[in-house]
Amino acid sequence: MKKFLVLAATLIATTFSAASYAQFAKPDDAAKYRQGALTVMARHFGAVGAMVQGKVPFDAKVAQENIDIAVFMSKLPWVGFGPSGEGASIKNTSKPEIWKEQAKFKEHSDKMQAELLKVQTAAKTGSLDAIKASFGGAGATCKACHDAFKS
Ligand code: ASC
Repeated sequence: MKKFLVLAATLIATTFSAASYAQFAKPDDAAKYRQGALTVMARHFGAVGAMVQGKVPFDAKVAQENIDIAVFMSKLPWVGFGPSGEGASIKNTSKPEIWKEQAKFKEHSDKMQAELLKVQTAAKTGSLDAIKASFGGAGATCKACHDAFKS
């Protein structure tokens, strides 16, 4: 009996843990979630971009903190583009193709996450030149997905 309870509790915990809790009650909830996650990610990626562009002075520690947050955030939005996120009524710029071409959409999101990791690796060296060398590739993945899937 005790073994059964432990097994049941484990199953419930894995099924409903934050990361695997994939269904939103309403498409609008999913849209708000993905918009929030992407907004936070873009804000911190943009903070690194401002240093790359010389708009703010380079600070290796601040760059690293910002890319770390961007990398973490880059894992989150995608569940909001899953089946329960289709057909939101709040203002949003998701093209319907996202739900017709989920494999292609995932290729884009995977690529973006991989490129952000390269910027994170560069930031760990503390070199602005290394960050510069990786930053453009990451930005290009944002643009490629927007061109295909953002209205
Ligand atoms: C950003 C941001 C995007 C991308 C894109 C790159 O910093 O918010 O959406 O980079 O502009 O082309």
